[in-house]
Amino acid sequence: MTSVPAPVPSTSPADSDLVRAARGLPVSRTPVWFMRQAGRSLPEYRSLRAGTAMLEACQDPDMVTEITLQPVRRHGVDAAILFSDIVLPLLVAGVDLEIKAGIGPVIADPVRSVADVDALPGLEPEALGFLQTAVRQLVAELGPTPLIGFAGAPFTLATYLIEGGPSKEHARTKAFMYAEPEAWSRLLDKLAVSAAIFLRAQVDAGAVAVQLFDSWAGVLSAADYAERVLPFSRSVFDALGDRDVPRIHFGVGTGELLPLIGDAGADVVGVDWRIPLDEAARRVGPHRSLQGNLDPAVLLADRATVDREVRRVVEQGRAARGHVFNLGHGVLPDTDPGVLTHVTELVHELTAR
Ligand code: 1CP
Repeated sequence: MTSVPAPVPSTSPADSDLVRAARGLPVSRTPVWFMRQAGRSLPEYRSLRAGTAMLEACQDPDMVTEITLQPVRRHGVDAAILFSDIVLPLLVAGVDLEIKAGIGPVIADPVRSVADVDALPGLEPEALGFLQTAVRQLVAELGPTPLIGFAGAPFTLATYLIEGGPSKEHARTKAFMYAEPEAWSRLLDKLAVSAAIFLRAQVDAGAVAVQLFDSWAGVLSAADYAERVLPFSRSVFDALGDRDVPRIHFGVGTGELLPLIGDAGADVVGVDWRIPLDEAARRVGPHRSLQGNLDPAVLLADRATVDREVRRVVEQGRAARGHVFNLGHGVLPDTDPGVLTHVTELVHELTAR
């Protein structure tokens, strides 16, 4: 058997190790990035953000550009993720909401009735000029490093709209889903349309991969997910049309949903820390790559533990068609940024071809 020659590191974002791993192609080394890499763990982020509200910062192209670049410069990660938030499209469409420090998104008038669903404003693509300016600036600054665009999946956005803010059980959301199936479908359809507009704006301005965050889908049974959620997430991916960008689909606590999460149209399934990647690869099958799945809490432990767990994730990731190294969820705010740099270097060292 002849072995496939390892590619030399690419100079084009569309042919980067991130994009290649997402497609199951040979890579020069396993690509690494961290969910929430731009943000509170970085002192340079905290000083830049001081005095500016989160959603204001997200609408300032220069601030978005600088904050997105900070972790790339500091850690040498293999991808940038646009600094924004999943609720930004709602705000731009006209929903009254804010992101409260230490809490998260808070909606002034939660969606609690069929009339509320029908009154929800739609997103106009023309309102996203600031976002496209930021993406174009970033692509120019990033050179060969790929930019990942993202959106919140319809279900996870519905949880914020219905609960009015962060929630543990998402009980109101599920109750609405069962009690008002038609309004539920209309709500998720609206959210799918706005997520698609948000993603297309980023891809058309130069993002070369996208991630759909369905962070809270793990609270659903597989049957409910398949029937009442998956079709709308699939329609977000479908709406990318012939835009040739790999699609990453992520949720927390989705062990039982992994095959379905893949079926919604993903090239890469994001896995949290609850399931080892070799088991995730069995569940997802040979036609999709995996992203993950170091427990973010491990980064708060001693260096020997960090190294042991990174090695384990890298080894188990070899079972997947392609592996994008990441955490199982976002970077915790009190993570030492030096540990993130160390993890990036260690993964590169362990996987250099
Ligand atoms: O003041 C601050 O610094 C606020 C903290 C913060 C940050 C840095 C929030 C509030 N959002 C963000 C940026 C953000 N949000 C990014 C930036 C890019 C990066 O990853 O570096 C991304 C991708 C998101 C996406 C996001 N927002 C998700 C999906 C990812 C996930 O963590 O599951 C979710 C669920 C949100 C909602 C949200 N926004 C902010 C918070 C604290 C939350 C979660 C609240 C909750 O627990 O329900």
